[in-house]
Amino acid sequence: MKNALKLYLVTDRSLSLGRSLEEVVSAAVAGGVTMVQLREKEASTGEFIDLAFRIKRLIEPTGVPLIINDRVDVALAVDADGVHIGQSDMPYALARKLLGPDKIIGLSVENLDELLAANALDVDYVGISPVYGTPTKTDTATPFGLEGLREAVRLSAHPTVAIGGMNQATAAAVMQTGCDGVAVVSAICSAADPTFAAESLRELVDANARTLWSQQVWRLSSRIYEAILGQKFIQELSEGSLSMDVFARYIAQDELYLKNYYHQMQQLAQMMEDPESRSLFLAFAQSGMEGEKLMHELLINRYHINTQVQASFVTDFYNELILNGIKTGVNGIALAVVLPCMWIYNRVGLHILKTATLENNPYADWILEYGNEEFTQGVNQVLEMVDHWAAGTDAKTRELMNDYYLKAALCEYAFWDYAYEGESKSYEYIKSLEGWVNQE
Ligand code: TZP
Ligand code: MG
Repeated sequence: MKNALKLYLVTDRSLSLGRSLEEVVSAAVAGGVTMVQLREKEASTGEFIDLAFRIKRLIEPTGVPLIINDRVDVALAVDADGVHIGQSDMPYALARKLLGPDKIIGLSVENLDELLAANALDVDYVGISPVYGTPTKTDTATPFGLEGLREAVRLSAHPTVAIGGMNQATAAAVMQTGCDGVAVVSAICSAADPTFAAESLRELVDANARTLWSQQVWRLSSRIYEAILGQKFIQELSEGSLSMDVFARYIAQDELYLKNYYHQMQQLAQMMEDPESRSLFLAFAQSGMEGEKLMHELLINRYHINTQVQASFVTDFYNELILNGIKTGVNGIALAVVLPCMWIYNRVGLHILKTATLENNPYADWILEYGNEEFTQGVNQVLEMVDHWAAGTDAKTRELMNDYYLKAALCEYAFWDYAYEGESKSYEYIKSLEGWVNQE
């Protein structure tokens, strides 16, 4: 799928300078377009089917897939390779039912909530729409922008294609966010020479394509993340119904965990050669720690939580893991092992914030600590740092980074599991990642 998304032509007859669709499409395919979507907003059903048959005959020999915009009936009628649907078109599940498991179904997402919701569907790709505002389609949602796109790509469980304002000037930076391709209307349909336009865009796409480490590891760990969101601890905390005993058990362990974590973050900062990253990292770590400390103190005092407890098996195991990661002396590994404690907390915080009842929720201060904008930005900066680091290292180190990240992510799950279940359960499962990791 990913390869087909590289340079995705979306047609618009009104922008084709009076040329026939056949002419534009065959010129564009000759220039290196990897997929074609027939998008007809005005055509009658008969006309749409007729056009689709003609384009299908034209591109079938090249192996470039043909996708129909919106109209599942048209796709079925001409046996196209798939459909592309928007949020208000036929619901995904119905489209899949009608088209069967083998057809391509792409879905447009217009914000992060829709993107996260799409993660639960088995769509073949998502269109991030729009990245920039564009005269081609004016009824669009607020543009993602480059940073929004980067975040979306990172969190998507599916291959991603960027749409809206994709052209010679934007394609390089867009591809560097790690998305799988660009979907283009005017930069090809309205080009004086669509073959040349496609060729030069394709060159830019190929030269700037990259897979970010964070994106890869997020996909690998999505099963753990989903399991965390499903934990009773998280659900009850967000409703405010979590028992105080459970919360107290969590805070007491977290106090023990954080004592080590803060120390380890300082060590990690000292490992960084580049002064700019070091001060950025230190500033983020320090503000995070201070905020967390204050929030802990507030809750410990307010609810009279006893923190004089023994470290649990999970807490010890997790600390040991982080210690080992840092002891490798390899920046990328050290960053990877401390990352779940920031990234997963932030994602869980943002998730809870969307659904939580904050009013009269005894845990509101906890929720607000991790779901806030400042923390989110800091986490994103650390992610960029890790990605930059990972890009410059070898495959073997990246593998180790994956392994440390995934083990730490599983520890996050187990940490909340322990808080909820206490000593009555065995937590030996944290010793192996078996059954927890998605294969791509
Ligand atoms: N969906 C979101 S933006 C858009 C569509 C169909 C149009 C993109 O057109 P262009 O000319 O490539 O900016
Ligand atoms: Mg639509």
